[in-house]
Amino acid sequence: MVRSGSPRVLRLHGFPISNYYNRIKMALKLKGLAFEEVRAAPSRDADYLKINPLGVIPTLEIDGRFLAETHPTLEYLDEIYPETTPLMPKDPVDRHRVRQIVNYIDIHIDKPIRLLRDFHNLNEGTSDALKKLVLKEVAQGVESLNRTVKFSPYIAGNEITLADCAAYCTVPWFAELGLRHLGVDPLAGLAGFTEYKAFLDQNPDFAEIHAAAFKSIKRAKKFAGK
Ligand SMILES: N[C@@H](CCC(=O)N[C@@H](CS)C(=O)NCC(=O)O)C(=O)O
Repeated sequence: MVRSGSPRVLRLHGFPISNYYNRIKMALKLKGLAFEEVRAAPSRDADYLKINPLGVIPTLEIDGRFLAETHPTLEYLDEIYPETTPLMPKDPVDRHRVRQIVNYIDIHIDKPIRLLRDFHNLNEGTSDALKKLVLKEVAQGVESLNRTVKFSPYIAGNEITLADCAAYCTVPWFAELGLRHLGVDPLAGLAGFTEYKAFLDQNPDFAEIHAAAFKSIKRAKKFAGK
């Protein structure tokens, strides 16, 4: 049962290298909710799998209850904090667009580019077959996004939504990762993204999240390659 009345205790488990961790952090900031950051790494330990069945980060703890999977977690936050800035629009058509954009980002951009990191061989680089596969998949994701996004001024329309958390925390990270392992930025074709990011960077909370992500990425051996 979700408690009402007294303030809930929120703890975000993970760390800023994760675009998903950063999405939840951005949403909590947007909602003006106080939270504690608890450093945690992805893990296959039985205890961690009990709170996050996929063994990934982030996990959001609310009053001792653990929530896994970022997008459902953000929708849950909207439901239990109706008095805070919403992350989903009211109109079902607009809500659908938000989920559609998140799907393109998660399935057709995040997932394939992530393969570069996971299958990148530190000594031999990235295989041509993998490069070809990733470039094809991501090009399709970019085209789909270009046909869907609004940037008016937010990605799904005139209100900020959880699709902005997804885009702002994912696209710059994966452009950098793609560039390192492919030699080209596979997301360069996202029309209007640079201007949109500069607009969101004006929010100091968002800019801080972005800076922390890049600091974390630069330090990561798996990311940096040889
Ligand atoms: N579907 C998950 C994806 C989370 C995810 O992929 N997290 C990454 C970090 S960004 C992770 O923990 N990967 C495991 C690893 O790198 O070993 C969500 O929505 O939260």
